[in-house]
Amino acid sequence: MHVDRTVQQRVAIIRFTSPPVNALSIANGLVAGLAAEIDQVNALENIDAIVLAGSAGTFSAGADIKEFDHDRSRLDVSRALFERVAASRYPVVAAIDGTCLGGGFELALACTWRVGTASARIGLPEVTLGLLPGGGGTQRLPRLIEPGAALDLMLTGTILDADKAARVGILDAIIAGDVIAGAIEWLQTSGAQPHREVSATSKIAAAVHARGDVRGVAQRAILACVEAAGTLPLAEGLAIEARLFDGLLDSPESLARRYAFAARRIAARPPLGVDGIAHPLQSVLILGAGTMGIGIATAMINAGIDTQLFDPLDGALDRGQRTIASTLEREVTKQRLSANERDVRLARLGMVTDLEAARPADLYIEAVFEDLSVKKDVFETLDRLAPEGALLASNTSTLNLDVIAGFTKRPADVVGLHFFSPANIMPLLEVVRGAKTSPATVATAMAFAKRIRKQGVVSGVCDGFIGNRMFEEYLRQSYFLLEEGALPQQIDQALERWGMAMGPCRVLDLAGQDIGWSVRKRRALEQPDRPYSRIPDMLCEMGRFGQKCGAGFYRYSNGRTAEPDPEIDALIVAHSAAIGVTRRAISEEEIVERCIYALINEGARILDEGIAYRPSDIDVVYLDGYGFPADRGGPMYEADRVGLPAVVSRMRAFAQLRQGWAWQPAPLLLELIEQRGNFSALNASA
Ligand code: T1G
Repeated sequence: MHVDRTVQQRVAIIRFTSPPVNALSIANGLVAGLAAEIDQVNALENIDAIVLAGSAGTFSAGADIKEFDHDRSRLDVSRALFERVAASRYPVVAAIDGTCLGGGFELALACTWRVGTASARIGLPEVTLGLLPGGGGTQRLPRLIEPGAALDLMLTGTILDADKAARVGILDAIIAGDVIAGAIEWLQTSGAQPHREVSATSKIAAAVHARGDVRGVAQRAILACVEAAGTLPLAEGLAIEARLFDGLLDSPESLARRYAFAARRIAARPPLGVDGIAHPLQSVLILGAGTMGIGIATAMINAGIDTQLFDPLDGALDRGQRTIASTLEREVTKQRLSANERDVRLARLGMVTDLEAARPADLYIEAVFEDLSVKKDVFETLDRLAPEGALLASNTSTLNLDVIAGFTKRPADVVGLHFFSPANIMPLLEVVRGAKTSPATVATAMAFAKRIRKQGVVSGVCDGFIGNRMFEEYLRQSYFLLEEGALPQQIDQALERWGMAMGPCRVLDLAGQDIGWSVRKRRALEQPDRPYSRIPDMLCEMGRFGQKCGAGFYRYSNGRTAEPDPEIDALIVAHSAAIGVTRRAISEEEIVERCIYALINEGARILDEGIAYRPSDIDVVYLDGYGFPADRGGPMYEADRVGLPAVVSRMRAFAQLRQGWAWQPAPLLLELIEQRGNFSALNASA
């Protein structure tokens, strides 16, 4: 941590640094150091203004999240700094490079003005942590810019680029070149006057009223703070904000979200003991212009990667090109992408019909049909064509990566990159480590995941890896519940009310019932003893493959809206009778417990087999790939919250409900109960 000061042309320049993101740490003395520096400069004469700047291309990522679990009162130290800046004898300009988030932005809001370079990224993401801007943001931002825009930023955690930040009035200027030199020049030439409160308090109150009610504990607290900003003097509003912020620190929602923040960063590192050295990947060649190949190609050009897309079938590449172009065009229409950036991204994409003539790449991603014979042809060809040291990746979601690696003479370079559809949107990327995948290949793949802004999680090889293997048990329970008395809409509603983004019946209608069908057929041959419900197969035998054909569990008369279908309800009731199951009323609580505990139980097996390295890795998979509620931290985090003994006890009770269906608690669950341990303790030891 370092705070230094220089003076140029009667301007005191205060620079602070606290790697890696200039978090406003109290523990390392940065906040106190900054406060002392402000006091010292205010005691100087012959000064006209102060420039406050971060370092290493970052202003500040905000308060140090890792410190929230210690002494709560210490955040008052940050608030005291912000008020010192606001009360400074000399005007203060925040000179912003890179990220300026949370408390970092609140430090800038306490300044008289804010200028930034084109790299500035500004926002108040506290709500994503189940918190609220607790350093004056709820009081100062609605007084600086349109209150409605201020509320949008605080309620969504949206981060603005420099251009947008200037447009809404957060940045007083965009600086070309060095941000400090530019700030000094701006001070001397702009003639800027201190901001008056843009929004009279009545406008703030009106913006809050217009917002109506919002979902979420933190969101409601933010509304209450902004309402105070519209009705009370600043000091009183700040006091209310501090009180409501402190009340959120121990909320279950914030604890879960802060857990997930740390879990994602831990998951993104190569596992302990896998100490390979990553090497940069500059170019990618994707094989297969199907839905996944097109999504992956879009993700690559969006991340600035030189990309080739290969498909031998006539029309496939044209369709791919059109789909990618229209996806980017939609971003331009929504003003989330400039036309120029769209063209830059499309220029990164090359279409290849002849693999032999393709430019060599650093990474090859196979996204062809899920059939082992097809994969065999592809990997034997790649083994012959790809330059030495290139990574050979399969996007397979169900096939055995070790068998695929065996089609090459370089299994150490073979890795699974399991993208989730739509691959250009979904953040999760399962990096599948085969038995012979080298540590360097794993490390390179994980570094690449971060580069393309994906959340990488390492998985070992098993049927379905981490996510889909657990999801299979979740679906199995939902189908049994249909046989025992529930209907599709009841199951989906129960789980969606609990927080899942989408219930299981709607998810499979959306993904395509035929995908699950082909997997079940394969598994029925491989694991004949695993009990399955016939219901989803019956849908497929009727050609009801889901939303894409207008009917699955639900009917989709307008192509999108899931409408309960009495024909399916009748089929389910008849099927129960046919298999001799007496239907019964099933509570929402049982639906949720049966499905969520199925995830937990299979997750415990996956941990026990070493497929996942940490319980928190499993949680990240479910938060970022399966719509698990962020306020609940993930299935393994939820298991600790409920208590492992309670989970097992309910599982045993459910096993009594259905003869011939043994739902055995995973051995690891029983071991942890015996040792009075939990998954959190396993995280600490991983
Ligand atoms: N506090 C502590 N550590 C942080 C941090 C933070 N705010 N932000 C990042 N890190 C660590 C992170 O754990 C990792 O370390 C390393 O930095 C690189 O992070 C009072 C109460 C800034 C966009 O929510 O969004 O201010 O785990 O891998 O992809 O009202 O980090 O590897 O050892 O994510 O380049 C509000 C959170 C805080 C911003 C950089 N601020 N951070 O992304 O790197 S609450 C935030 C981010 C607050 C005030 C309130 C991202 C990033 P390690 P990274 P990246």
